[in-house]
Amino acid sequence: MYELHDYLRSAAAYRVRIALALKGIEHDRSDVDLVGGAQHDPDFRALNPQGLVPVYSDENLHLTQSLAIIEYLDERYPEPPLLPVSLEQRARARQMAQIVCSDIHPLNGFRVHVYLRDALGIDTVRRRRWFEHWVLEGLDALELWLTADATTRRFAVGDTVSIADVCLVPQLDLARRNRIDVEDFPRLAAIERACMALPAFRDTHPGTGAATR
Ligand SMILES: N[C@@H](CCC(=O)N[C@@H](CS)C(=O)NCC(=O)O)C(=O)O
Repeated sequence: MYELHDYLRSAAAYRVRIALALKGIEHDRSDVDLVGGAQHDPDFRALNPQGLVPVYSDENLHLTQSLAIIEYLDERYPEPPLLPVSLEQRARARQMAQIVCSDIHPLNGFRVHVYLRDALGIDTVRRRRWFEHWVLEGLDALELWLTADATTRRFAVGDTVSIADVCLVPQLDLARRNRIDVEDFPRLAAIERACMALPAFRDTHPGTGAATR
């Protein structure tokens, strides 16, 4: 009944896996082989015309866009909350999530890399520069924000996990897999360590393969 169309190495899908795990929501998982091109299959396009994972389905709807899915899950299953109770902290958590989801990740998705390579003929070295430029710029900004903000404690916003951490950790994982030294961002690295101490982050990590159910 509950299903996630997923791909282990997708940062956007990892966000949703974390949210599902934090809330203890049992679900089936279908792997969409992005490298093999399964996102272009007509059956998958019927589910998501954008040809992107994640797609979350339950008895009520098929939903795409990781932030929309996470907020839907948070409203439907309020415990533990992924959006802070305080208005200001809630806004701050959304701000951090959107730096990742709106400003860093979209510039570096798989389809962007494929387009730069195949349509524009950009070579590996310059594609690498593109990737590094946008990721480092975004992580620099997050590091500055989270160092300056008094509400940043063990996690990005306060002492409990929020949507900000759910988005930050997959982005750091993606950066590390692309040979960016996350320890250059000490505040972000410390938050990542705090998150990875939690089973919901660890058990759904692309490297564990344990996201299957
Ligand atoms: N804004 C979307 C982004 C989804 C997205 O970019 N998914 C990537 C994997 S991380 C994808 O499915 N890419 C397929 C492709 O590039 O062909 C979300 O947050 O769900």
